[in-house]
Amino acid sequence: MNYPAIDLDLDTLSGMKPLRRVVFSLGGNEGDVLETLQKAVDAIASTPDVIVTDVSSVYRTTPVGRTDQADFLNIVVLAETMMSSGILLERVQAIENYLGREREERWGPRTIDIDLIQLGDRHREDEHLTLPHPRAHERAFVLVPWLEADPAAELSGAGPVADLLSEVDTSGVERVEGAAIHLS
Ligand code: PH2
Ligand code: MG
Ligand code: MG
Repeated sequence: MNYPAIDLDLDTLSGMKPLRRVVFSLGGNEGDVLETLQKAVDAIASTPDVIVTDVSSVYRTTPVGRTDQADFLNIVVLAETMMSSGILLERVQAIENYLGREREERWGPRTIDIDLIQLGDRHREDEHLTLPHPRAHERAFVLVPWLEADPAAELSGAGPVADLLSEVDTSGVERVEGAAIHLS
């Protein structure tokens, strides 16, 4: 008999469900990306027990990892939730699937990618999920929109986002004038 993996952190075991801040990074470079980002934010915001508080501007960003692909549009979304990391991950993957995400090659082109950057001070590392996101500290396409949405942002275990940003090359990250994601 196979039992589904359960996310057993201390809070879950104690029955306590703290309200935590969750940071999402969204991006894509195939199709009508602005429209897909809007649908993704709508879906995140319509999740029971997820309250979206802030959405960054839209940024056009040069591709990281594999450079022979189109520029991305990236945003950061901030929310409050009492969900566990496992349930949140399931929800994120369901939204990606609903928006037509195919499981494509690593770092290749995609219609939508929704990454969990951090969930309060939750630390987790297994085959499903690593929190905080292991590469967030070096990715200008995450840090620039995050700092815009929350000037006091801190990456758990790594320090203030403003400090991290002074160590990375931000030249490939440019705010798109006249493009905005709306919170309904
Ligand atoms: N996502 C990746 C790989 N490279 N580059 C940019 N600019 N933006 C992304 O969102 C991105 C990327 C893997 O998820
Ligand atoms: Mg990603
Ligand atoms: Mg992803």
